[in-house]
Amino acid sequence: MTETKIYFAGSIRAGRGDADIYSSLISHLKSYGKVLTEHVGNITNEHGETNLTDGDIYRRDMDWLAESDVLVAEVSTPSLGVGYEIKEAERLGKKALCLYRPQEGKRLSAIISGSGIEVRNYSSLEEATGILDSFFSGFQKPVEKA
Ligand code: 6IA
Repeated sequence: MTETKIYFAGSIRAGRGDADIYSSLISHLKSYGKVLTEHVGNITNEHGETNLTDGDIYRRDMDWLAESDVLVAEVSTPSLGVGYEIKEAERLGKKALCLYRPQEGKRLSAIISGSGIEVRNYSSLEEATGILDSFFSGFQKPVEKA
């Protein structure tokens, strides 16, 4: 079986307050396949993002999304880019899961929670990784990494 390709989406320009959560989720997702968007957890890594124009970033991300099997989006920090990616994944018929951490005084956009896309609330990293485990167990087993 070919390795599952996972597109992880999380806020970049809309705010990096949840960046540590993104990195932890990405580490966990690696046990289920290849994460095409590791830079979302760490935008200062070797990907050299700053050399890319916004058009380059858009085209590369849309190509990765088209190539991916699954979209996992962390939607606690509202992001236009993440919302766009969720809609594109839906249009392409990808498997999709949104993870949301409820916070006092905030509510998830009705356009996401009302869309029919699977949205799961979590309050701890442990809970979020458990949600990922049950989501992926619906269609695959963890991949043993060398
Ligand atoms: O609107 P946002 O910037 O929050 O959108 C975030 C989403 O769009 C992420 O899920 C990414 O997949 C995608 N995205 C947005 N900007 C970039 C980007 N910028 N690089 C890669 N993917 C992006 C370059 C980073 C720069 C700050 C060095």
